[in-house]
Amino acid sequence: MLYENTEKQIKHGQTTKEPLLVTRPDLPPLEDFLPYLEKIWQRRWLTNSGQFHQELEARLADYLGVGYVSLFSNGTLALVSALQVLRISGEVITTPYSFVATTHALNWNGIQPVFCDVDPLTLNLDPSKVESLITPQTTAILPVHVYGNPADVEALEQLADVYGLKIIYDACHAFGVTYKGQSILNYGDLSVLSFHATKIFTTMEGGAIVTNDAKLKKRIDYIKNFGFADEVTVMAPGINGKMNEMQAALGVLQLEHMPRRITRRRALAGIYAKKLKNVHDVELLHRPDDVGHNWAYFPVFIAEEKRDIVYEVLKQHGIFTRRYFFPLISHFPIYRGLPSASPENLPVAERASRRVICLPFYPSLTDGDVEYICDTFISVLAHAAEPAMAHPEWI
Ligand code: T4K
Repeated sequence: MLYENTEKQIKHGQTTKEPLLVTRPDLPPLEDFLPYLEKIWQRRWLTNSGQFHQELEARLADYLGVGYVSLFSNGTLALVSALQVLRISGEVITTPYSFVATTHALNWNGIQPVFCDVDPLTLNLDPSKVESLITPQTTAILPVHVYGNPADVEALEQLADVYGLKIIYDACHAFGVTYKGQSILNYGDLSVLSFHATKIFTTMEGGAIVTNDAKLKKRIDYIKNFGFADEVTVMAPGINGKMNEMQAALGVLQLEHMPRRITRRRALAGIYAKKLKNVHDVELLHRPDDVGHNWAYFPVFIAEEKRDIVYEVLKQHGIFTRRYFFPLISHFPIYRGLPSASPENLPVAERASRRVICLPFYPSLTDGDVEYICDTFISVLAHAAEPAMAHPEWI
């Protein structure tokens, strides 16, 4: 049976059936949040490093196993600010296989993005291709731990050491990920997190910069509060990047639920993997053994000529996937004129972007939902080459 609801109807609560979206925010029971709201009302302290803000920074540092966390109102502002904190300028080498905010953060700082191709296995920045892109103007590398899979931190940091470059990791997908037994956020000069509604740990909107350097933590906190060090001293050209108390309170509550949610994600990933791993023409994301995964996304890779048909036809069955990351950032009009944006320089990223499809993946899915998604996906994929499937009435 074809599915009647569009995503727009779902957004406005006009659905007749529960849709299967690429993700749904994990929220605690509403009644559990009410006491937190009462506290905010009583205190009348709404933002500017309130009590929940301080509590969440401390709890996150502990939970994640990192030195310091500085909360922001979203991940994009945290990225923009991280570049300011380290005074990055000139050119920065980055990946086109990410959400557009990664490169926008460079643009907002007047920095020239230099796109580098990705590794075919992890889809993260390929260190063997970084070196030839370094010029006298290069000041930093901005890799992404895409889908929560760690970038090749050792090789990248060796390069950064040799050439005197900073590394800021866009770790917006990597909340809670460990590598060789320790937090992936401990690598590089700074790491940036996102707590957007679509992320595994969400404060509705939100983000953070992570560092192990107490001096840097201070500078980050100045920068996110207009540069103020005290009532009369402005230390840097700061911005308003502060997380408010409602977001922070939600974060404190959300943390309690994380272990259970990750366990559920792992179980769902197991069902997906079992159903899809031997399906002809379906490639799953490589998940290295030395990584403690957070199971943030479930991307699969299929034949280029079938991908968009499958994406459209699945909608008719109530399955709303996403093509993260298509188009590549290097294809957007603002960036495609850059010399490094040329598709010939980025063959691996180009191919992945044309093949990827992220399947619905969130803890409130039932085992039956995942079975249904897999069965529908396999059947749609098997028929995707048939001319009728590409017919406009079908899709
Ligand atoms: N770096 C990386 C690597 C990132 O992935 C991101 C964000 C950033 C930086 C920037 O961090 P933030 O400034 O956002 O904190 C989404 C998100 O908007 C974006 O945050 C995220 N990456 C990106 C990967 O995905 P869209 O355009 O796909 O979102 P949208 O609104 O279409 O939602 C996707 C699905 O989630 C829909 O099917 C519905 C569902 N959904 C969404 C929202 C907002 C809900 O069920 N409830 C909701 O409240 O970009």
